[in-house]
Amino acid sequence: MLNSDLPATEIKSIKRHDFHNLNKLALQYDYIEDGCVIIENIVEPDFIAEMHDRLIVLFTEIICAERLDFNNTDNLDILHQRILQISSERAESLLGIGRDFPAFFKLISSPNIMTLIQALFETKEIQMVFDTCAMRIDRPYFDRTNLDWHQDYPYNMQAVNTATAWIPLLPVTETMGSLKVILGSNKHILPIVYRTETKKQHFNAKYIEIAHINQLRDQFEADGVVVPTIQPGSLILLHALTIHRSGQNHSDRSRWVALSRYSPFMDSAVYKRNWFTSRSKYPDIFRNYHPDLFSESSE
Ligand SMILES: O=C(O)CCC(=O)C(=O)O
Repeated sequence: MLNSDLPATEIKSIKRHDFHNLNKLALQYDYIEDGCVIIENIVEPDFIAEMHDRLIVLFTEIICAERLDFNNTDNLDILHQRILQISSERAESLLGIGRDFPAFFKLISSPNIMTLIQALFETKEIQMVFDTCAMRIDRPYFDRTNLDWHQDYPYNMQAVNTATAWIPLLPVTETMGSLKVILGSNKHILPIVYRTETKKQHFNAKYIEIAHINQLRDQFEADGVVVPTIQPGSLILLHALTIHRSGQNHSDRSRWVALSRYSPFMDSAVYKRNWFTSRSKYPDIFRNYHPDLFSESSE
């Protein structure tokens, strides 16, 4: 079959870079052109293990505090599931607190990741707005944490070329709700609808929607590529304007992924506004800088 006979989704694939043989110019080119790259052999195992162990110990302590049984061999999924049986509210609150561990800070600022980011942006002055980072736990068949098609930029309001690092603690296969991304979609800021009432629900991240998403969805689905299986040690770099969405987790395991954002401190737009960024303090500042692309809904 000729390439031109293939549907667009089969022709495009996400480029891979090996951290140990990094070609900086090729990385910069693919990042800007495609808006999504896979970096292999980058995350040192100790940093992942430490984050993983902290979660295991915390979950075990919660189970002990509730005077329930567990086995020393229980994995993260089993422990989290156990907490869910005690209290769904408690299990849900854990979706938001993993990033509060010092081990999370260490992982997202570990030496190889910082070397990569500094090479990508050609500077050592990197802004990481901690409030924009997350330790995601995406449970099987649980839609609440899934994000519809979006760009990260309006959520975070760091530089427009901010890189999200998507760092799995455990393997993420395609049935576990891999991301779907539109390669090369990182060229424009899309208009958004900001949902004021939804934002008031503490854990609900669905408060920003691409305007007219229902008219665009079919095209996005046709243009998107599903990120292939990613093993711990690799990460995905995603440009802040790349249109992407969460996948549905149809497996029997949760998806454990650390996310962090990196941008050059001296980005001219962010510098001009004295590093005024978004998330919990100023979640809707997109309206100040892109009033023509902002609308509000009372939902
Ligand atoms: O991991 C996911 O499903 C989506 C994560 C994401 O888009 C984000 O937090 O920016």
